[in-house]
Amino acid sequence: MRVQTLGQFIIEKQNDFPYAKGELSRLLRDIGIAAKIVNREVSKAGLAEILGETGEINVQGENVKKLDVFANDQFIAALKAGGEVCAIASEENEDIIPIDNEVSKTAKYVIAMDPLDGSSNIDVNVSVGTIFSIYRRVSLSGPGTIEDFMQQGTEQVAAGYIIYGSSCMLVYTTGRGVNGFTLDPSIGEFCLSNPDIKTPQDGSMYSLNEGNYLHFPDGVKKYVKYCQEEDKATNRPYSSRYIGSGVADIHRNLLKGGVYIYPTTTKSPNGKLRLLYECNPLAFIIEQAGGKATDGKKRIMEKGMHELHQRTPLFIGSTQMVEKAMEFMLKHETVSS
Ligand code: AHM
Ligand code: MG
Repeated sequence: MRVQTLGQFIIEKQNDFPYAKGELSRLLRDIGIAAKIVNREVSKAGLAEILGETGEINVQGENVKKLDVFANDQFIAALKAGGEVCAIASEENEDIIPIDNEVSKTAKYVIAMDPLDGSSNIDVNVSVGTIFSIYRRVSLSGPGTIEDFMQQGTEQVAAGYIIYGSSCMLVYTTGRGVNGFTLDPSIGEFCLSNPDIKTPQDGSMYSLNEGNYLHFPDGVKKYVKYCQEEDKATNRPYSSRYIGSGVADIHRNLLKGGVYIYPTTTKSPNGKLRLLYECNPLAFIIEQAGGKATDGKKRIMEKGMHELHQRTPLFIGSTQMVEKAMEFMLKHETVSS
């Protein structure tokens, strides 16, 4: 079989975009380069001094690990140098980063990212990831503005994630299916390993933080019990699989079939995950692979954007499993304490 690198694949697909003059291709290539650098550091996290916490608190009030900072810096540097985006939004930065340099003046895109998702797992050798989401700017010229990011998920032109796991993979969509690339460290290239990924319509894995059970809405409590019931016809009980690294959990479910849920809880009444750079890009990928992503009621990609770090509950994965969980949500609308 012919090995196709990410670079070759992107160039071949470029003609799929009647309006694009290669900018999106170059942007995806820049992301691929930053991903390789971050992967290099993640894979030696146990060796380097870089391991551990900086002691700073990020805008979400969480401890920032050094690798979060490193990944954030790498992606920002690569994106600024690439000149294809006029603004960046990151989980690690309270405000957007407008780009005001010569090369970015004519940039058509903005990018939102979670530079290192699942970062509480860095110290224990568990997979972490980067999530990104690309929009066409709505502002007319100059550095990008906050309005460029206040677009619904349906307006995304591309989205993807990188998973730094037992191997490093980059999975992305431009709205024409989902393709996965695995980094071959011997040649330093991402090679097409999972063309046209389709997720199973049904599955037998459910992923959620069951430690929060008492604080779940009744619908989720009842759905968890449903997953645990014995029923040969539907292959229940399902397996519970929760790594605590959203990218890794959702990637596994994408390939094997399953549902990932981060609902509202009494502690986090709006859910935990962020709409702009976690839920929308993951939803775009899952939908493109034939799955479904909602907030328990409504399609994630049709939710209105009001603020940069807005949170939302997330129900994502195999269509039949997401729909089943939503049925329980509808039946048991009350929130327990
Ligand atoms: P992060 O971006 O701060 O790492 O948070 C997102 C992560 C997801 O990757 C993961 O599924 C979830 O938060 C884990 O949260 P919890 O520890 O509450 O289960
Ligand atoms: Mg994160």
